[in-house]
This record gives sequence, C-alpha cells and structure tokens, in this order.
Amino acid sequence: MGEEGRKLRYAIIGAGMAGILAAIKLKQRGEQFTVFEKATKIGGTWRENRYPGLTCDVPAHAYTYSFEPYPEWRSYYATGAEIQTYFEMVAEKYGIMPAIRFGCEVSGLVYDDSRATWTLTLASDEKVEADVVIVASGVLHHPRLPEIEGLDSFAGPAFHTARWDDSAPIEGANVGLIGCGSTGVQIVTAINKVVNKLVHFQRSPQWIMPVPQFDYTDEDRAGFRKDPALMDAIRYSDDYIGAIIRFTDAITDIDGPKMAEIEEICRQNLETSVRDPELREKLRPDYRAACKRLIYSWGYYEEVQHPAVHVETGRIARVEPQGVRMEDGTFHPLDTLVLATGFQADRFIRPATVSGQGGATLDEAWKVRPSAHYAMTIPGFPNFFMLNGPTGPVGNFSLIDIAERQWDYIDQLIEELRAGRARAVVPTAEAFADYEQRRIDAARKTIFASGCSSWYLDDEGVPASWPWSYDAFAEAMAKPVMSEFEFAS
Ligand code: NA7
Repeated sequence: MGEEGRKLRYAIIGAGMAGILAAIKLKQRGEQFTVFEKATKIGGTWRENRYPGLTCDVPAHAYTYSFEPYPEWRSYYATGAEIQTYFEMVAEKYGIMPAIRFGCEVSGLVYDDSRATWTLTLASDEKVEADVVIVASGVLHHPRLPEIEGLDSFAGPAFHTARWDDSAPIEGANVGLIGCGSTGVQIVTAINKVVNKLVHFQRSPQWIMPVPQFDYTDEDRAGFRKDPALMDAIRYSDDYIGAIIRFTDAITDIDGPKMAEIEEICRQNLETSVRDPELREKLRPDYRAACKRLIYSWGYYEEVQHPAVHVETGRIARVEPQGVRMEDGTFHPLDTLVLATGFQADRFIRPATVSGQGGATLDEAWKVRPSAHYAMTIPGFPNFFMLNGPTGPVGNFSLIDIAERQWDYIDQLIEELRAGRARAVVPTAEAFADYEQRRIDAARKTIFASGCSSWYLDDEGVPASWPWSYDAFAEAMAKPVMSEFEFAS
C-alpha cells in the first residue's frame, strides 16, 4: 500500500517483453495495474517483425525470463515466431492478459504535481489516471524509411521489414533488398534459395561475427524439462556470459587485446568464407568491427555467394515503377522491394506527448538527445520509469537481462511510494547531469564512436549506449543510490 488509504495505480505502456515483465512483477506483488497496448496482440518486436529468417541473436536460453526457463526452444538461437509463442505462453501462465487493454494507444501523458498523478490520454480521447507510469514501449520500434526518389512509384509491393507483406512475390521472383544490418543479413540467408534473383543493395558492408547455430533434439528438450539446471548452464555459460563480458570489455577498451581478437575473428571470417576476391572486397568494411552493431551470423557469407544473389554496391539513383536505377545507369528489374533500413532509434515513447513538472515536455528535455538517469528516470518527470530507455546497453547484451535488472532497480524506488514514505520520486538534475556527462565522456571512447555511421549515434555523434562493462551495469542496477533522487511527500 502507498500512503494510508491510497493504493498505487500503475500504467504500463506496451505489452512487449519489458511490459510483460513489469506486469508479472506487479501482479506478484498484488498491485493494481493496467497495460496499455496499441496493437491487438502482445509481443512487441516479436509481434511486429515476421520477416523470413527472423532470429534473435542472443542464445534462446539467455533470451528467456530468468524466472521462466523454457525447455521447448528448438535451436540454440530461436526464431522470432518461437519467441512470440514463448511470450504468449508466459503472459497466459502468469495471468496478466486480463490486465491488458488492447487497441489502446497512449497519445499523451500529463503530470499533476499537486496530486502526484499522471493523466494518460488514449488515442480514443479517454482519460485514465495513474500514480506510476512504466514506459515499456520499445527501442527499435518506429521503422526508418529511406529517402529515395521515386520510392512511391514502385509498381510492385515495397515494404519495410517490420511490415512484412505475406502476399508479396518472393518465390521465383526478382527481389530487391535495401540494407544489410542484422535484418537484411538474416533475410538474405532465408530467401536466397527460393528467389529467382536477389539484388542486395549494400550502402556499407558489415563485419560478421561467426556463431554456431544448431537444433536441440527431442532428447535435449526432454533433458531440459527433467533438469532445468541444464538450461541455466547454457544461460550462464562462458559461451554466453563469458562472451558478453569479453565483448563489453572490448568495446570499452578499443585498443586492448579483446577488441583485437574480435576484429581478427571477423577478418578471418571474411577472408576464409568468401571465395571470390571481388565479392570479398565488396563485403569488406572500411571501419572497425563492432563500430556498427556487430552482426552475428552462421550463414551469411555462405548464402550471399549463392548464384541468385547479386551484391550491388553502387549508389541508388531512384526507384522506378519496374525496379531500381543506379547512378551509373544500371537498372535492376524487380517484382518486390524490401526495405531493411532499420529504425528511428531515438523515438522511444514518442509520438506520445509527455508533460512533466511545471508543464515541461519530454521533447524539450530531450532536445539535445534522448537521455535518462541510468536509462530509466528523468529529472522533472516523477514516478515515470523507462525499461530499455535511452542510453541503456541495448545492443550490448540480452534485452531481457537488461530489463530484469532495470526492474529490480525501479522496484526499489517504487517501494518508497508503496511504503508510504513518499508520494513522488524523481532524479535530481545534478545527479543526472553528473551521470550523463560521465556517460558521454565514456561513450565517446567506445568502439561505437570509432568512425562509422550507425543507429547508436545521436545527432552529435555520441553513442546512445551504456559505455561501461557488464559487471558495472549489474552493480549499478543492484541498488539505486537514493541520494540521487528527490522524494516528495
Ligand atoms: P540497421 O542495423 O539500422 O541497418 C539498416 C541498413 O539499412 C544499413 O545497412 C543501412 O546502411 C541501410 N540503409 C538505410 N537507409 C538506406 C538508404 N537510404 N539507402 C541504402 N541503404 C540504406 O537495421 P536492422 O533492421 O538491420 O537492425 C536493427 C537492429 O535490430 C540490429 O542492430 C539488432 O539490434 C536488431 P548504412 O549502414 O547506414 O550505410
């Protein structure tokens, strides 16, 4: 209970991985909450992305809630469809479905300082009050469409990968694929053998970290069911935890031996996997490995050498009704055009408008860059908590692990409200400014700032990421420093 007679009302925005987590944790505490989900199904990223080859690049047993291991994973890296099934199963099992309001987009949030209350406006204009807002609206959520002349004039289906068009011709068709981040790479490996021709438009090549993929057998799954410790052994193995510790050490010590090792593995992968020297040079990046988000793949280099795939490295001049015209005049006739061009990684809860203490808006607070104290709380926005908010370790390690640790931190702040010791909690401007300056200084020294373009970089070229180690993150999340917050009673 909050202060006497006042039971806290929680609004969770988004029913993806992080929103489901928050809902489960609050339900287990016997709290009263509503999840607002704009779509008609749970799942977030895994609901929206259904493109061929969609696979999570965190091992399945690590991309699983720690409290709900899943013996049924079919392979070491799980497909998107399986992950969606997992979240649907978990949401049912923990009984949170009745608390989710589907088709409810939150379009605005206004904080009333005198009552320490948020008023949410839904797209339907309905108003709902909450004492605590948990923002779990995702990071890579708003598709980024390329600005290419004539894109609208294409006669066939042209769509972003997060809006996959099942009716679009792929089998036996001439397909154009723009973009070679993780998404584009996964699509190449999934459709190269069924298309007539796949033109992969590559503006910048990517470094590829080779990883193993293998199926679990029925026997493996029976073993996992019988002995859940076997799943933990994978989750906490050196293959996974050891690798992310080495990775985060490397990206923060870019001239150290661990970074050199990553670069050498990627370089060797390119040298030994791509047989045609001309193609090999096309695929060779001119920036350091892990500067753009490193791509983990078990098949790309092999599959991109399939005769149906043509890697086009020229500049696109325009899209025409029947295909894509290059600046050198080359024309690629296409039936389908797939835009694997990534996401607007700086949007977060926006376009919803958020107005905090004194009417200050989130757009104003984020004028320079989206930022939050340890990626979760924002000065001027009390009782407003973000899971996987700006400048967290998204891309560095499992988002589920991140969200669970962030929840533990947030929950300790909310406990002050539940226990009735405060009505509102907000980070102080000084604590945040100090944290953010340290973060920016460290981020500028990470591999992400070593000279490439990527969705990590904000408008000033500062990586919007956690610039320290995995252990430092675990330690920071274990306990909030209470003196960094103002508690209003
Ligand atoms: P990414 O990683 O942002 O990749 C987008 C790709 O699209 C990248 O290759 C871009 O080239 C390319 N792109 C973007 N705009 C254009 C235009 N106008 N012309 C040509 N090429 C373009 O998005 P993903 O969806 O692959 O992955 C996002 C994350 O999801 C990933 O990091 C994982 O965390 C999961 P560029 O490199 O900018 O030259």
